[in-house]
Amino acid sequence: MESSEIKQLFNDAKAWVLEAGKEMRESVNKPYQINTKTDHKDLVTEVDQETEKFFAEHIRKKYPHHQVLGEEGFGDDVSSLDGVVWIIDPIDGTMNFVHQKRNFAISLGIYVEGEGVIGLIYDVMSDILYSAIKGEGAYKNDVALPSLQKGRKLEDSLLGMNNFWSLPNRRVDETGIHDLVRKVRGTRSYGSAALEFAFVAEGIMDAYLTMRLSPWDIAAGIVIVNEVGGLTSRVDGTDINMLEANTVLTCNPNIHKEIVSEFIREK
Ligand code: 2AM
Ligand code: CA
Ligand code: CA
Ligand code: CA
Repeated sequence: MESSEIKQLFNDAKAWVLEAGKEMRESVNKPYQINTKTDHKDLVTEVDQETEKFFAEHIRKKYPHHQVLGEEGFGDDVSSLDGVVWIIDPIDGTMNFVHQKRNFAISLGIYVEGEGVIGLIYDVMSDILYSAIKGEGAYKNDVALPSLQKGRKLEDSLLGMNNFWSLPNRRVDETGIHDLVRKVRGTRSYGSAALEFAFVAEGIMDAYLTMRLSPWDIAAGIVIVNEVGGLTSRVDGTDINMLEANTVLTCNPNIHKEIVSEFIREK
């Protein structure tokens, strides 16, 4: 794809994200319907659904040949990454949207022939847009993010994760994770995977480790983290498959190998 076409896609995606975010800042304090999905912790609101519809409609009108992969089901039944695929999480951190009225994001990644080309993560209430175009660096609003600082050791690192890692787990031996938590300087848990990716890209967190995320949670974040020299893989170090759920480790390249080889013990 020509770089002028990519720039046009980026400008459209950015304009729609900012417009959807503006609506969302108004919706957050109004009454809205809240439903649960798989269990009482898995929330979806009318705002999630309306926002995804907004994106699907705009994309279909302007780019009818593109595919849309969205969390709430208003996109297409995507079974391949051929062509251009918009991967959208209308609200990442719905629980934060409902309970905290902040700390949630719109996450939008655009993949071309399977390759992440555009990433946008919008921290809606703070009005901060993290963005990247492949090969052109990553930005926090209009400020370029520097490449990740070289040389920070694991013991000086801040690790994003959630408490599920401390529970018995059928995939990964949690005792390795306990050793990792003991080793690092501190842990954080923000409740929005997209924002945690953005924080790794910004260098204010050094790694983010998560058990099971869907493509829309990570599509944008991977592009942004790549642009500052970060690495993203499954927790065993293998490649992410953007068509299915994955375990995820995104981090400063200095500590990737050490986390995977010394602390992740697959069952
Ligand atoms: P969501 O808000 O879009 O559902 C919370 O720790 C993070 O995990 C959020 O990014 C959240 O995205 C994601 N997540 C993925 N699957 C989830 C689930 N079944 N229940 C709650 N959060 C989930
Ligand atoms: Ca959800
Ligand atoms: Ca999500
Ligand atoms: Ca969501």
